[in-house]
Amino acid sequence: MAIQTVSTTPFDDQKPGTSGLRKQVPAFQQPNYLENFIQSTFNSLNDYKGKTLVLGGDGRYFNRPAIQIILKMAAANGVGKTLVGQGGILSTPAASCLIRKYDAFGGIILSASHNPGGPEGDFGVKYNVSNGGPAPEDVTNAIFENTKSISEYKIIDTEDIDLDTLGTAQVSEMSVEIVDPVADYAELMEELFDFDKIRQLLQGDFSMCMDSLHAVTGPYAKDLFEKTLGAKAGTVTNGEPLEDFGGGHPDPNLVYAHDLVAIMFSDDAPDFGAASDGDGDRNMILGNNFFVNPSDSLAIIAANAMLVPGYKDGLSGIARSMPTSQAADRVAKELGIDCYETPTGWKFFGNLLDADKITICGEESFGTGSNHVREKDGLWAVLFWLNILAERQQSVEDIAVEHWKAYGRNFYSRHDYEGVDSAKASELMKGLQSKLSDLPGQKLGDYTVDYADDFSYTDPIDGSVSQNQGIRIGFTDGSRMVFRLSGTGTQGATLRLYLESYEPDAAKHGVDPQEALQPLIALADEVAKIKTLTGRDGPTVIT
Ligand code: VG1
Ligand code: CO
Repeated sequence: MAIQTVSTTPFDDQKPGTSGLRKQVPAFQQPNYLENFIQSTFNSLNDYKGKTLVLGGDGRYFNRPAIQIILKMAAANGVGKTLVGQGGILSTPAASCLIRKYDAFGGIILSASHNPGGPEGDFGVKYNVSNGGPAPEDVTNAIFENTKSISEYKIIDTEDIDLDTLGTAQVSEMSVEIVDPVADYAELMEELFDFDKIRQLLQGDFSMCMDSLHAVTGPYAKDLFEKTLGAKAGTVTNGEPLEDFGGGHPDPNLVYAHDLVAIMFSDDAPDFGAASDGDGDRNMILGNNFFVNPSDSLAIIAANAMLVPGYKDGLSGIARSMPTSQAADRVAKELGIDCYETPTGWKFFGNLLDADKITICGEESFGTGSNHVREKDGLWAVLFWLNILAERQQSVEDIAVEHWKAYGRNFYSRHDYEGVDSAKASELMKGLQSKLSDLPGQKLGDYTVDYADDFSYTDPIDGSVSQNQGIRIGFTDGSRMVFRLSGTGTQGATLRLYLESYEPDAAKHGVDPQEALQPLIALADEVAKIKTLTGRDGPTVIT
């Protein structure tokens, strides 16, 4: 098995976004496209030779061929051992768990997360570092720099490896171990949560529906909920990972998880519903006819953490991404701990978690997690809610309503305008940027602008600075609107508008958030000219 050195020329579009490199499948199928990115990744790393790599993906179209290529390239580049999930399957949080548990130098996760899959769908590659978390910006920048000048890559010319049989094989000098994708992750979950209590809950008259959206969590959810925790067979729906996610959009929100939403908002809805995304790091939590906004979910998880064995000693701190609502800040204040505000993307939580500044963190985009791994973790959040429900013996809705009563309610919504013309989207953002310096002190409708800026973050641990992370306009009453362009889409641009206002009066907590936020929604359109510039009447997705 000889190492081949193949000449190649750079592609100019391999800059990783919010979470890895995402492109449509045909882009990844261009000769040398994947190879260039993988070689650039190895080129940018020091000190990995002879060490362990974790490799797997969410099972979408092109997962298997990509794994074969990466195995042969890893061997040619001197990796000592690669752990691969059986069938090429690893959820993002499970990959993070394996990297940490087996002291791997890093991991390659093949996923475009919540983006659709299939031959015309999206594919993606993420590189995670030795703490199990997404590569920070200095690493992704180094990879990108390498992609611009790459001239050759190394690969071993050999047969494909059998990905479906557990056990060890050899690619040249590198050993390949095909591992059970679920076992280590399930073991970690059992250390954190009170499985006996959850089992009692699930075996009683409590009813639950978990929609895996034909994405990666199917095998994990069936093992945990149905096999280990005794939930009824059929509790997990759409539990077979499919290469095209059954034609759906593996995004657990109110629009794309429509089947689950229909069940949970019906007359005989179950007590609890949940869904997860393509690669298993996101979660949506629903009660009987009730939606838990992800920002509230983070706050409720933090406020109830001491009911859960893994967190019974309390939290060191909490972090949320900048556009996430400030509900978690109120919990941190009450607990007397710090709350950090980071840019969008899980990579910004890594340093805070490693330094034990925070225990729990989350994003408004259906992502919650903790120091147990270095990725957001969909099924962890579902188990967390089940543990809270088992302890408190109340409905999901009652828990949320009591939370608002105690802390006040942060009305919150995100409006996504997907697939907008890129030039128009950047015109919109530039227009806003040009107004920022004049806005503070101005009256806009009934609001007075307190601050207006483009969010910049200085990492408190390593001092690195990340600029232009979203435009914020905050008002003197504490409400705010945030404008960002997505860094995960592959077609045109996606504009995200985030809206938040605070209501201390419990008598007003029952209002529909779209209604409560209506004045801000109208103002956002006026300030940013969204309808005029995008040519859209309204958002594609409202959360
Ligand atoms: C989106 C979310 C962000 C999340 C990222 C990756 O990014 O807003 O909060 O971290 O997706 O999640 P953007 O740039 O499109 O807004 V995942 O589940 O796609 O890995
Ligand atoms: Co995801």
